[in-house]
Amino acid sequence: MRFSPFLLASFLALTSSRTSAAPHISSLSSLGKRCTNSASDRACWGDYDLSTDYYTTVPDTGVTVEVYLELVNTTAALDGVSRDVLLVNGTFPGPTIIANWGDTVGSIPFINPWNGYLLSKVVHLYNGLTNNGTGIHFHGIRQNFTTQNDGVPSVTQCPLAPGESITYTWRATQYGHTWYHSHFALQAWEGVLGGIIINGPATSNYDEDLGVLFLNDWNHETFSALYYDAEVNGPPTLDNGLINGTNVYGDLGSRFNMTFTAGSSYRIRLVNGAIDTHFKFMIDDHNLTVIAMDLVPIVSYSTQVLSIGMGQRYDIIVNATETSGNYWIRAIPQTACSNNDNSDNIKGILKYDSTNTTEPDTSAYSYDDNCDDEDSSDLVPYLSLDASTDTTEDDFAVTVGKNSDSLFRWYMAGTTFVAEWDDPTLLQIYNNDTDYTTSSHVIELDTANEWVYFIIETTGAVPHPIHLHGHDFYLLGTGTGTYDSSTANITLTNPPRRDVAMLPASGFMVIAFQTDNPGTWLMHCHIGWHTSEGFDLQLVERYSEISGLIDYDTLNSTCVAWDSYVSEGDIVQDDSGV
Ligand SMILES: *[C@@H]1O[C@H](CO)[C@@H](O)[C@H](O)[C@H]1NC(C)=O
Ligand SMILES: *[C@@H]1O[C@H](CO)[C@@H](O)[C@H](O)[C@H]1NC(C)=O
Ligand SMILES: *[C@@H]1O[C@H](CO)[C@@H](O)[C@H](O)[C@H]1NC(C)=O
Ligand SMILES: *[C@@H]1O[C@H](CO)[C@@H](O)[C@H](O)[C@H]1NC(C)=O
Ligand SMILES: *[C@@H]1O[C@H](CO)[C@@H](O)[C@H](O)[C@H]1NC(C)=O
Ligand SMILES: *[C@@H]1O[C@H](CO)[C@@H](O)[C@H](O)[C@H]1NC(C)=O
Ligand SMILES: *[C@@H]1O[C@H](CO)[C@@H](O)[C@H](O)[C@H]1NC(C)=O
Ligand SMILES: *[C@@H]1O[C@H](CO)[C@@H](O)[C@H](O)[C@H]1NC(C)=O
Ligand SMILES: *[C@@H]1O[C@H](CO)[C@@H](O)[C@H](O)[C@H]1NC(C)=O
Ligand SMILES: *[C@@H]1O[C@H](CO)[C@@H](O)[C@H](O)[C@H]1NC(C)=O
Ligand SMILES: *[C@@H]1O[C@H](CO)[C@@H](O)[C@H](O)[C@H]1NC(C)=O
Ligand SMILES: *[C@@H]1O[C@H](CO)[C@@H](O)[C@H](O)[C@H]1NC(C)=O
Ligand SMILES: [Cu+2]
Repeated sequence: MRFSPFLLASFLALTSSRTSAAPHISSLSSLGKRCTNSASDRACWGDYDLSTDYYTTVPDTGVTVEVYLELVNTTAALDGVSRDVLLVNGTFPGPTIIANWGDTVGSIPFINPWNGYLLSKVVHLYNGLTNNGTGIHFHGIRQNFTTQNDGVPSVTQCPLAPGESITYTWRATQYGHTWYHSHFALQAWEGVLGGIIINGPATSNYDEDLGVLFLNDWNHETFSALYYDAEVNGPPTLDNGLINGTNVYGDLGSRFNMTFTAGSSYRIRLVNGAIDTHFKFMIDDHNLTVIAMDLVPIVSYSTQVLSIGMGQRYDIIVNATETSGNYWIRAIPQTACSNNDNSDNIKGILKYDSTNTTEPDTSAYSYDDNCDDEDSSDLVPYLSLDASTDTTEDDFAVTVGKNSDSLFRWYMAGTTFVAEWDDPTLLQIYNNDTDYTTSSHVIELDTANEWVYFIIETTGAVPHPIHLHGHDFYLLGTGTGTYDSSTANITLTNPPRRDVAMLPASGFMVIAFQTDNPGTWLMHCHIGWHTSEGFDLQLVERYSEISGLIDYDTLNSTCVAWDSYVSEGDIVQDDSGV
C-alpha cells in the first residue's frame, strides 16, 4: 500500500500550527512601530532596521510558515531540447520559499500586522524520485543551533530514500535571498533547486521586487551521465546555459524576458546555480545597483558588469532609465574557468513594451574575462563588524591528483573527502564514535566563541568558489602566490562577510569566523564536480554540545529507511557522499 506523503505531512502541520497559532505576547507588546517599509523607505523595518545586529538579535513573533516540496523525476525541454530532469514540484527553478521578516503579506489573524514577522520555516520534503536518495540544503541559512536541518547527506543525515519524507525546521535569523538545493551527488544540477526570500530592510529603495533570477549552465546529457568522463578527463564543455530556467538552443526554446515601466525601479535577486560556470551578468544600457552579497546587506554601489561565482548571490536594483526598446540581459561564462558551447547566447530580454518582439540590437559592456570576485573595496557590509585576531589557525593546501583508478580527486591538506552516507557524522557523534571515518576529514573546533582562521591555498591554475555551511565568514584577504603573513593584504576592519568567495587561481584566501554555532558543518568547493571528487572537509564545532541538539528518532528512521533501500537495490556510493 502506498500512502500519500502529504497526508502524513499534514499531521505534522496540524501539530506545529497548534503550537504556534497563538501570537507571542512580546510581539504584541512592542507597540513602538517606528516606520512603514515602503517603496520610498526600504531601510525601515518596524522596530528593527539595517543597523540591527542580526547575528545576535532576531524579531520574536512565534509564527511558523510551512512549505511542502516534492521531488519529481520527469523530462523537460528547458532550452527546447528534451532531457531527463529532477525537479522540485515540477519546475526549474522550484517554488520560491518566501519568509516575510515583517511585511503584512500573508499575515495571520491575531498577529500584529506591522510586527507579523514570519520567523520559522518548516519544510516538508518528499522524495518522489525512483533511483536516488536526497537531502535539501538551505544554502547560506545559518542553522543557528539547528545543525541537523542543514540537509547534507553523510554529514547531518542519511540520504532520504525514495518514497520517504523528512521535515526540516529552521529559523530565519537573516534576511535577503538565497537558494535551496540538493546536496546529494550531482542532483542539484539536474534541477533540484529553488529560491529562498526572507523579506527585510534593504540598503536602497526600489519599487518592485521581481524575485530570484537563477543563472545556470546546462547540458543535454544529464550531469550524472557526464560524471565518469569528468573524473577521467576533467570538467567537460557544457552545451548551454539557462536564465531562470529557460533559454534558446539554435532555433529551439525561448528566452527569459521581463518588462519594465519607464521610471520605475526593480529589485532582482541573482543566484549563480551553475555546476561549473562563473558568470558576468549585465543588462545592456542599464546600470546595476548592488545592495547585498549572499545574505549580507552592503553599502550599495553601482556597476555595469557583475561577477558572480558558483553558489554566490547578489541582490541588485535596476532603474528603468530607458523609455522604449528591447535590451539584452546577459550571463557570460568566463572562459578563464568555464567551458560552454553556447557562451555568447545565454541571454534574456528586457522590454519596455511586452508586445515588442523585435530582437535587441544592443551591445555588451566591455569586461575582463576572469573569475575574480567583485572588488573587496565595493563589498562593504552595511552592518559594520570587525574580525578579531585569531586564536586558532589552520592552513589547507588544495591539490589535485589521480587515484589508483586514474580518476581525478581533490585534496585539502592532503585528504580527499569520502564520508559514509549510511553513518553520517551526527550519528557518529550521537553514538560517541569520535574516531570519525578516517577519510571524512574532520576539523575539530571544541572551544566556544573563539576566532578561527583558515588559510586556503592553491598552486593550481583553477579558481574555486569556497563555501562554508553554518556561518558567514569574514574574508580577510585574497592574493596571488603563496600566503605569507608579512606580505598578504589582510584586513580585520569590516571585511566582506559572506558564505561563498573565490579562491584565486595560484593564490590564497584567508577567512575567519567565530565558533558560535555548534554542529557539523561542511566546507567545500561549490564546483559540482569538485564537491563529488573530494574537495570538502567538515568542521565539528563544539562537540560536547552537539548531541543535545540531535533529534535521534528522525536521524535513525531516515538511516533505517536508507539502509533498507540500499540493501534491496544494491546501491553503491560512488562519490564523496556529499
Ligand atoms: C542562536 O541560538 C542560541 C541558542 O538557542 C541563542 O542563544 C541565540 O540567541 C540564537 N541566535 C540568534 C541570532 O537567533
Ligand atoms: C509542491 O507540490 C505539493 C504536491 O503537489 C503541493 O502540496 C505543495 O503545495 C507544492 N508546494 C509549493 C511550495 O508550491
Ligand atoms: C528517473 O527516471 C528514469 C526513467 O525511468 C530512470 O532511468 C532514472 O534512474 C530515474 N532517476 C531517478 C533519480 O529517480
Ligand atoms: C541517481 O540517479 C541517476 C539517474 O537519474 C543515476 O544515474 C545515478 O546512478 C543515481 N545515483 C545514485 C547514487 O543512486
Ligand atoms: C524566476 O523564477 C522564479 C520561480 O518561478 C520566480 O519567482 C521569479 O519571479 C522569476 N524571476 C524573474 C526575474 O522573473
Ligand atoms: C516571455 O516570457 C514568458 C514567460 O515568462 C513566455 O511565456 C514567453 O514565451 C516569452 N516571450 C518570448 C517572446 O519568448
Ligand atoms: C551608469 O553609470 C555610469 C558610470 O557611473 C554613468 O556615466 C551613466 O550615466 C550611468 N547610466 C545610467 C543610465 O544611469
Ligand atoms: C536609480 O534611481 C534612484 C532614484 O532616482 C537613484 O537614487 C539611484 O542612484 C539610481 N541608480 C542608478 C544605478 O542609477
Ligand atoms: C521594439 O524594440 C526595438 C529593438 O529595441 C526598437 O528598435 C523598437 O523601436 C521597438 N518598438 C517600439 C514600438 O517601441
Ligand atoms: C555517549 O556518552 C554519554 C556520556 O558518557 C552517555 O551518556 C551516552 O549514553 C552515550 N551514548 C551512546 C549512544 O552510547
Ligand atoms: C597587496 O596589495 C598590493 C597593492 O594593491 C599589491 O601590489 C600586492 O601584490 C598585494 N599582495 C598580494 C600578496 O596579493
Ligand atoms: C531505529 O529505528 C528502528 C526502526 O524504527 C528501530 O527498530 C530501532 O530500535 C531504532 N534504533 C534505536 C537505537 O532507537
Ligand atoms: Cu573547485
